[in-house]
Amino acid sequence: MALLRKSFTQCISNRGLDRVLSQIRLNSSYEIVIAGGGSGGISVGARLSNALGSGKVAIIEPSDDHYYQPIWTLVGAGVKPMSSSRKAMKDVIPSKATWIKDSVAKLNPDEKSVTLSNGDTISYKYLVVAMGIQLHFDRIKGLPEAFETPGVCSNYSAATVGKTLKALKNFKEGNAIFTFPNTPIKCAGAPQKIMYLADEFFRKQGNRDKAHIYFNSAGAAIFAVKKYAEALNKIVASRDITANYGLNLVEVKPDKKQAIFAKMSNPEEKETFDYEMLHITPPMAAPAPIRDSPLSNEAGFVNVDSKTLQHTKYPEVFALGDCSSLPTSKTAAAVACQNKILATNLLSYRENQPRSATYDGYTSCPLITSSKTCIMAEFDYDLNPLETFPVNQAKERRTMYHVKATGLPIVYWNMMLKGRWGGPKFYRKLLHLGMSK
Ligand code: FAD
Ligand code: UQ1
Repeated sequence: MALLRKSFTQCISNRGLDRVLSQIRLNSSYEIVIAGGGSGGISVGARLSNALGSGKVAIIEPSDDHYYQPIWTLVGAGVKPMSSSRKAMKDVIPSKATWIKDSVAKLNPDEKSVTLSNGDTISYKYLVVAMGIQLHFDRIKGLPEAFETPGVCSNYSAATVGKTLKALKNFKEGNAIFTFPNTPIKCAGAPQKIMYLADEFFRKQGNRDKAHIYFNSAGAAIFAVKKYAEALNKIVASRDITANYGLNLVEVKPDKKQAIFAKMSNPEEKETFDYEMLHITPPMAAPAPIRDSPLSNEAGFVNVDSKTLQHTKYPEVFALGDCSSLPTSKTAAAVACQNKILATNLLSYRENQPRSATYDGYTSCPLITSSKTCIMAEFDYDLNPLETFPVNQAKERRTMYHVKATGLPIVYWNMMLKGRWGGPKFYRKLLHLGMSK
C-alpha cells in the first residue's frame, strides 16, 4: 500500500495533477454529436436517432429543464403559468439518444471533437451545433443587480420572467418602458408583444390613463416586414403608445428609477427616462465556445450555408437555430423548418448523396396584440410574407391567438420535439391549393 501511495505521489509530482487527471477522463465517441438540447437540438436529435437507432446520437446539454420559451410572453402577463413552459430535460431527450449532461467548453473541428467543461473529450463523425443565443444582461450597467429592485423585469429568461407580472400588478402611475437592444435577438416580436399585453393589463386594472407607455428601440422600425409593420404602427398609434427609435438601453439606476439610453446615431449622446416599470430585452450574442472557434463567422455565429445548413468549411458540421448564421429571424418556428432540412441533408451527406433539402428562410412571429388577438407574421429570407392560412394574417385575429396560445404548444411538445414537425409547409400548400404558395 505504502509503495502504491509513494508511486502515485511520485507520479503526480512528476507529471502534474492535471495530466494524471486527464488520463482518467472519459474520451468517448459517437457518430453524431449534438451540442445543445433546446428546440433545435432535441428536434433534430429525435429525427436523427429515429432514423439511425440507439447508440449513434449523443446530445450534450447541461440543463435539468427544457423550456418552451415562446410561451414566456403569456407567462409574463399572467395568462399562462410558468409550469406550462417547462419539462424535465430527461423527459424530452429522445429515447434512442444518449444525454451527456455537461456543457461544451471548446469546439475542435480540426480534431472532430468537442471538449466538455469537465475536461472530457467527445469525438464525432458528424456534429450539429444547436447552442442557442446567449443573453447579456451584464452588458447593461446596473444589471443584473437591478432585477432585485421593483419594476425591473424581463420575459427573456426563466429567472426574470416571473417579475413581469409583479411589475404589472404593482404599477400605479408613471412610465412603463419596453426596450429593444442593438444586437441580433431571438424572437424580434417579443419585446413589443408584452407591451400590448401591458397596455391591456393596465386598462383592466383601471390605471391605463396614469401610464405612459414607451417602446424604446435601438432599431429603426417596429418590424422588419412592411406588411406587418404597417399593421403594428396603427396599433401603436391607436393604443396611445410612444415609439422611439435609435435608442439603446445602456444603464439602469434603480435607486433613482432611471433608465439611460445611448443614441444609435451618436452613442456619446444619452437620454434619461424615469420609469415605474422597465421591461428589458437584453443584448445577445453567440455562445463563447462558438465565437472562440474556427466554426464562427465574423459576427460569432456558426457559419453555415443558408440553403443546406451545412458548414461552409467543415462539411461534417451542421448548425440550426439561434446560434447559426442563417440570415433569418431567430425563432422556434424557423427551427421547426430547419430541423427537418438539416436531418435530411446530414443523412444524405452520410450516404454520399447530394444535399437535396433547401431552406427558404421560413420564420414566423405570432405577434400577440392582446390576450385574445394575434397577428400571425410568417415570412422568408427576402422578408416576403409566406402565410399558412388563406386569410390576411396582418389582421388581429382571435383564431390566430388560439393557434399561438393553445395549438402550437401542443405541436411543440408532442410533435416537434419527437421529430415529427417540420413546419407548416404541407398545410400551407394544402390550404393554398390552386394558388402559387
Ligand atoms: P434554445 O432553444 O435556446 O436552446 C439552446 C440550448 O443550448 C439550451 O438548452 C442551452 O442550455 C444549450 N447550451 C447553451 N450553451 C451550451 C453549451 N456551451 N454546451 C451545451 N449546451 C449549451 N419563437 C417562436 O417561434 N415563436 C414565438 O412566439 C417566440 N417567442 C419567444 C418569446 C421569448 C420571450 C423568448 C425568450 C423566445 C421566443 N421565441 C419564439 C424564440 C425561440 O424560443 C428560440 O428561437 C428557439 O428556442 C431557438 O432554439 P435553439 O435550439 O436555437 O436555442
Ligand atoms: C411553428 O411551426 C412552430 O413550431 C411548433 C412554432 O413554435 C413555436 C411557432 O411559433 C409557429 C408560429 C409555427 C408556424 C406554424 C403555424 C401554424 C403558423
